Amino acid sequence: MVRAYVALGANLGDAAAALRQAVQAMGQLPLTQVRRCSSVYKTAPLNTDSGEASVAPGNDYLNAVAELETGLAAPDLLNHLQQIEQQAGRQRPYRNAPRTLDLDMLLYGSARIDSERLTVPHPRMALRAFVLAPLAEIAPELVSAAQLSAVANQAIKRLDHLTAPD
Ligand code: PH2
Ligand code: MG
Ligand code: MG
Repeated sequence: MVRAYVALGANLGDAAAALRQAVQAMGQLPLTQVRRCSSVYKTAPLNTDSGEASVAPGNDYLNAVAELETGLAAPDLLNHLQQIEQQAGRQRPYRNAPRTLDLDMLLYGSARIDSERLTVPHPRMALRAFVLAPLAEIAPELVSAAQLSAVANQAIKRLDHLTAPD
């Protein structure tokens, strides 16, 4: 079994419901349990494509991070995450388009993966308060104080807790 961390995000439609349903759906994947979920954070849309973070146009997001324990291989987990995105009505009209649900694999155990489909650890996670703050909440050993302070200028607001399914 491998401990994997998944970032959840949505800024189109009922984002809170999409995040809750995604946690349920991940808990029902084969060989997989949801161990922990962070709070939900309301976050300003950010563009990190240039390697630096800047505020982007568009609606605020809801973001969270979930910890999974999984026996799925990383490519299989990715397939399942993409299937859950599809079930939530995800469309990809252009890069960084508003989305009903985005599920990004942040970490897959200590694996380093650099394939055409998947890069783990997620290459932009260190630029994003909307990833580091919820990750630090459920796995403080994985995020340093220096990493958190580097993104402390980004506007995020902690809301309710997402609950892991039974
Ligand atoms: N996801 C992006 C781009 N920008 N900004 C916020 N606040 N939250 C996101 O989840 C997000 C983003 C690309 O996936
Ligand atoms: Mg993403
Ligand atoms: Mg994605």
